[in-house]
Amino acid sequence: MAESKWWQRAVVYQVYPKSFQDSDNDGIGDLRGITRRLGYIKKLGVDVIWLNPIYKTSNVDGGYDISDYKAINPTFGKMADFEELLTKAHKFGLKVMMDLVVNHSSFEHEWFKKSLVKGKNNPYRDYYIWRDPVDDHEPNNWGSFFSGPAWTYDKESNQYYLHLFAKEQPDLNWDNPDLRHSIFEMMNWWASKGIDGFRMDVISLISKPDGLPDAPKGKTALYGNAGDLVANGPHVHEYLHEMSQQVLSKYDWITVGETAGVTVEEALKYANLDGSELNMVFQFEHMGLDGNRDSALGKWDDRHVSLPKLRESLVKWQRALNKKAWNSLYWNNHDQPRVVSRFGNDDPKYRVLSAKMLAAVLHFMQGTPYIYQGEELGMTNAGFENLKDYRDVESLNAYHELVNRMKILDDKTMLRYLRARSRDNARTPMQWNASLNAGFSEHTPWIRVNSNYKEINVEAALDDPSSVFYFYQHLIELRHKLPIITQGEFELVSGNEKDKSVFSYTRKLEKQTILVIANFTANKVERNYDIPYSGKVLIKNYDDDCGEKLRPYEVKVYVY
Ligand code: ISL
Repeated sequence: MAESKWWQRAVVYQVYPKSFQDSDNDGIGDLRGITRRLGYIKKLGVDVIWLNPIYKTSNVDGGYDISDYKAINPTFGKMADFEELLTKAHKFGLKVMMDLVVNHSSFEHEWFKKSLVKGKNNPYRDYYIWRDPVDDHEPNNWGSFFSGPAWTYDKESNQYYLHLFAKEQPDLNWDNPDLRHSIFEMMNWWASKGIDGFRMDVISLISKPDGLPDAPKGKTALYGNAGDLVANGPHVHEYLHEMSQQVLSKYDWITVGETAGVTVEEALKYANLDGSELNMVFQFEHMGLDGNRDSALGKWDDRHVSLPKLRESLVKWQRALNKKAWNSLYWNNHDQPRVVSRFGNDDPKYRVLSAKMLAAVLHFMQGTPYIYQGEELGMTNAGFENLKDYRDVESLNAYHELVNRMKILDDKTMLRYLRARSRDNARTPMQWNASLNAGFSEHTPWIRVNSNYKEINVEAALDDPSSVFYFYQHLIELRHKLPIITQGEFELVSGNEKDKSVFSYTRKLEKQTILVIANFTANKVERNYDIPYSGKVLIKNYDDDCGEKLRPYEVKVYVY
């Protein structure tokens, strides 16, 4: 196999700045807070930090509504604080990947303010997607991903503008070469600061379908579901090739496209090993298995996905991209519930065991693993009981639409669904220690701290050699040491295809084999896969080894 690239051997740690560490005690995390904690991140052993947006923002969607791409959010600090963070991270040998949010800007961005003026001579009007009303209504039936219509009317100009997300996040018009030029210029500007790459927010949505046709609409839905129509649009690969020529090809960066609606076929283009577009993509298949994609409820539910469904999806991506493109590996991020609560078991009896099991299953696959802050502690869903504790625009809008407007869910059910799926589950402050506000801030935090912080926190984890933290540290060390983890061929163990409890796969490189066996249930099971159970144990989550017997959430990884 060809020599691997640095970003193929790397492990990424995702920091959600608003909730990581507050240094000035205003209840909101900030850049100096992150700088202060670099030693902790380094100790975990990762190679790259991905920072969620840190730019000036209208603060409607956790910073994904950027009002100045070249300015720092003042509540996070100043440009000098960012430069210090970058320099210190580099001293620690940590690279820094930034978030690039260019499917849309904030409505407070200069470009949008200028765009409000209608007229042929206004170059900024065409930076966004404006359309005339049709029969006094929206130009088409699209719904916003955050509830309500995807169009907002502007009285002054008697036109609508498109926003796939909140109305404060108008979509940029990538068909306009000047807009593309402005974005590439901005990216090169960040490059000159010495950053190490970009995670590209919903980059699969930048090229809208010709004519903006109506989208399919479920029987009970208020709006058409534009998801599939706008994903992987007609010019998206052309625009990414152009970005590659104008920007990416000049730097030895890590790039990952967040590609909602990506299929395997499309991923082979976005993340092709020929390097013509991006290094890798975040695909969403395994994140959508426990939702109600085709009903008005969308992601809102509290079902658990079955192991066969989850495995089928993960295995499909391992096989399909093999030798052609590159996978990213993730269980959760700032938009998803905590993995231990979702695919494991956050009951205190099983939390640590299942967090380790899930970690091992993910980290031995092929691809670049991403760890979301707190995942390395086995942090759990926040589980807020009251609506007033939620902050996320998606959650609050969905509550309003499903409970108040459509009346298809009652308050109690929706709160149950929020406890299972709200993005706020992942956005509670990082739990550093057992002191006030988990050591995150001396001020009341912008969002409540998870009530389990006295048991689950960094200080406790570092004091306990058998903590989830040290398990992750070990996984990362193994990946750095053993090329087979990056390069080995993935194979599902024969006979495992339909197993409802156990997930087992191998990785093979030359004469070496790694075997992963994981019990996804709280039951004891026994399996004989007709493969050598001998060999050296690379990592496991119980002290001893009972051969073919697997205890609740047991994982064992052998090398032979
Ligand atoms: O969060 C989701 C499901 O709950 C996704 O649909 C999410 O909106 C989608 O993956 C896009 O996410 C990204 O862009 C959004 C932003 O709100 C998310 O935080 C970001 O990760 C709009 O910029």
